[in-house]
Amino acid sequence: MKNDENRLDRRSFLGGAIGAAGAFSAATMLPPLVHAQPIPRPAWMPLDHPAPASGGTTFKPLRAEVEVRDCVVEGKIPDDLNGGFYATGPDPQYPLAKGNIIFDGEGHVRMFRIKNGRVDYRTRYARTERYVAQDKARRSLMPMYRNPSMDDPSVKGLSRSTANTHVINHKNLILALKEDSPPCALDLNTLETVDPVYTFDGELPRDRPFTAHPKVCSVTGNIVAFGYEAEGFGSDVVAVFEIDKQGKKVWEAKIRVPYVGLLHDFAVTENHIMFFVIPLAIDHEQMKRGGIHWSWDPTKKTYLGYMRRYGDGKDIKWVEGPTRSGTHTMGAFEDKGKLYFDTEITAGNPFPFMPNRDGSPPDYEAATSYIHRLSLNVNGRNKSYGFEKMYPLIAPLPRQDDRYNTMPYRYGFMACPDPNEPDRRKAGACYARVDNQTRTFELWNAGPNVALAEPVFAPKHPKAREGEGYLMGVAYHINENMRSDLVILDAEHLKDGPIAIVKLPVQASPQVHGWWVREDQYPA
Ligand code: V55
Ligand code: FE
Repeated sequence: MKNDENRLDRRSFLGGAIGAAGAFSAATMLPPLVHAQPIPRPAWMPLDHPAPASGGTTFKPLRAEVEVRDCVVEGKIPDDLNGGFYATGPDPQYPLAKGNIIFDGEGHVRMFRIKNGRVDYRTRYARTERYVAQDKARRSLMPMYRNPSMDDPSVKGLSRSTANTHVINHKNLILALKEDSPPCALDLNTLETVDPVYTFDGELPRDRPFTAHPKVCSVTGNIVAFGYEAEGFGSDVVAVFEIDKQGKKVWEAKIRVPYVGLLHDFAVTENHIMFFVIPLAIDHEQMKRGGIHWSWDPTKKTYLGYMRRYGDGKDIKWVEGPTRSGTHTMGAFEDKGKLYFDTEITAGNPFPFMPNRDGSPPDYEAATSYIHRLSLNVNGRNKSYGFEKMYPLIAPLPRQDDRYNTMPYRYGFMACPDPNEPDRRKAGACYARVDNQTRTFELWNAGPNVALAEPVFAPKHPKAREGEGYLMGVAYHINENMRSDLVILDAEHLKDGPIAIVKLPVQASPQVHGWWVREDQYPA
């Protein structure tokens, strides 16, 4: 097919986006997004993928901003659980255009504010520049995931952030993150948007992307972060930097990646930083046809890169490995001259709703994630990187006690289908704690027809032992129109089940990632 025939007429595309029957659409050029599938996909995949009995999704649109004061609580909120559980996720402001993907929905941020045994729940859309412009126009103006050539001319120069991927706290703000843009800053208490393009008071350029997966240094409390495609759309430059607690940039280096791929997460240790480059590669041809930013290119290899922290980046080394994917870090550390990077790994395209470059249909089996330990020697030759499967749990969104982001750690936490049920379509959703020292795990099974969002760990107090605290997460009840609960478990006794259940009267907003803000991190 010649390029011209492929090129999309922008007007007819927008016509298709608002539902004109038979309108020419970019989606006709891309592999179909919905397939019957024999294998259940992870619980966080969108609803337009057929759901297994126990899987469900955490991505069902809600649209309504919600406030519930003094939520109904079953059981008792522990006296030593005070703080806030924040999360964000895509909740499309306007229906997604044909061929667009759920990762482009506008970020809806929520908070469970827990204090003195009471829980207040509040949600707000992040008022990003994109959200505000679209709200004014009363229609979508950026209709395709990370494809600015499809934007309405009126939004030229505005931030394209949806703020829909992750949240962290910094200086009494919640930073709502999307990896193609700077953070969107929200008030910690009210979730009102304070600054839609947060540059840390000019420490970072306004056009500098900021990862959705920064780490908080276990020693200094610095935010360790990076931005990829850092020198313009499609650039192979990655800026790596640290911001201290006061918001000052204390270090920055620039590196180049072997090729431009989705660089979603990374790993930070006491003295090193690692990146894992995967074959979800930038696809300019697909974007010219009106499609999304990425496609899965199975001809590409993976590259595990490592560099020194506080260096100039020139020491970066890349170690080649076979085609596979890894997008979420559980933890990372260095020990006796070796670097360890614990990440979920899939055999193929981890997001079946993203196209495969060879036109093959979505492969749900190849999209199942298992936690692996990647390893490297700091000095000396690495012909390949070490690769070890750690657990038989399907867990695309592993977490840890976040006080251990950059140091040796023992415990990981995750939602996963029950590994004891051989038929994965019947397996109930579980929260799990893994113990990397004994390589064992403990489960709590939430029962049938529940989808569990990614959990977050809250320590009992700032100096609590690793893993001494609470694990909490949102349970969506598939047979109650997704009405949701916040379940709170003792992280050291998951199998005993929830100590408290916070009952929402409605569906919780969609979630990708969440974050715990301790009580001592709030202003007095
Ligand atoms: C992810 C999510 C995104 C995205 C890229 O979890 C990667 C992975 C919600 O948006 O844009
Ligand atoms: Fe993520």
